Amino acid sequence: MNNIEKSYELAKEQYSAIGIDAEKAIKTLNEVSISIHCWQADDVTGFEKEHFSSGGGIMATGNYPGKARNIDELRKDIEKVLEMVPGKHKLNLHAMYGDYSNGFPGRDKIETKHFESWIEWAKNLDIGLDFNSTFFSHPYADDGYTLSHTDRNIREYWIEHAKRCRSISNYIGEKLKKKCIHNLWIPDGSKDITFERFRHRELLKESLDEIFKEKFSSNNMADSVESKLFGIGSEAYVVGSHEFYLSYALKNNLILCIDNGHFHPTESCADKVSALFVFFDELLFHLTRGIRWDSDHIVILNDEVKDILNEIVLAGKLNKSHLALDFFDASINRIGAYVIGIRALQKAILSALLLPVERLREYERDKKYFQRLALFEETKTKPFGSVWNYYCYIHDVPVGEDYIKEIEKYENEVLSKRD
Ligand code: RNT
Ligand code: ZN
Repeated sequence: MNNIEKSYELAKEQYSAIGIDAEKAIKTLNEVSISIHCWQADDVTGFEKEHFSSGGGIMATGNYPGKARNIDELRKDIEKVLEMVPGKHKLNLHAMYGDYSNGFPGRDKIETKHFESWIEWAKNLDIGLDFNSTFFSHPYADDGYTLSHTDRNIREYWIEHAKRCRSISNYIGEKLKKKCIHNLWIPDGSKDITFERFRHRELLKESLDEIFKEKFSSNNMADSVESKLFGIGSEAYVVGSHEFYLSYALKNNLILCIDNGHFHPTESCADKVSALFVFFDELLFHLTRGIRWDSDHIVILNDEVKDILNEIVLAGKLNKSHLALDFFDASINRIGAYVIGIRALQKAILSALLLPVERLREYERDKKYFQRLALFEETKTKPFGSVWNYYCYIHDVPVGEDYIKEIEKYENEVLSKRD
């Protein structure tokens, strides 16, 4: 037995003393696929012929060398990332990341053929794909409105885009035999006091009704909608607010996407989990890390993410939660950013699965609140790391900080050669 196995055996004993089966936690963790956002690899640039500056608060800062410049580099980077994280995951695509090597037709004309090579790629890796319509970084989004624009032509352009994205998602799910989640987020809003708030929201509803008219098999795809609080340039007013999409998703049987960067900084997204799951069958989470604002820093194992995952597990809804990452940091090695973020989210899941739920609930039932808090506090210093290391070890991915040198190697051999 090597040290990793030895520490795991000792850890297992300690967990079993408080009624937890570490083996079972590992098995459950292994069933969770994380939806890995493709946009960290190239700072949300995409492969359309021309890249328009991003809008709606989407902005990667930094100019660390080595970003993926084309589809092949991006795939290579993601493959590298997948070598350094345990488990089977999904790649989360945005429409702007289609294979446009034979020409980009415009967002209102994209077709399944632009995603055929992605499907092939995913098939070879035996992973699923998720999808997003792209409503930002485009001249038709420049004045701050897309689906809620007062100009019918602009609205129709974006409606057509979203319809196509939904049918592409359906096709992807069908081809890969893995359900594809199509998420819709728009940057619509305004920098300053606005007097047509109601009008824009009415228009957004109208556009969405048109977009979601067509029904697809739930085996192939499902739709989610994502709200936001504010963005750079939409500080005063965001059309697709939380109340708007909460209502829309409930009425129309859609999945609601909770991005933890899209709420007031002191608002707890963790507490939303149990409230929403009373009414929603499935939820999508965009996990991110905001520093002072929705800054989309790399996800780390912090209390915010741990609390959200605890609530998901406590509600018994891990298999009803789509867990996606949403951050973009251009200031450090981007492969490293991915690996830190994915592994942090997996650690948060594992840590939630290792909570002595039964005992905590027993204390709670018996009103033994000192005991409840004490046990919860003690779980924080249980040998969690030994279980995590063992999980990485049995999956043949780097244990602990060993991925640092692998990423350094990739940087020397691959990333540093890019322009
Ligand atoms: C923007 C939203 C959205 C995007 C991606 C790129 O604030 O969080 O999810 O980050 O669609
Ligand atoms: Zn998001």
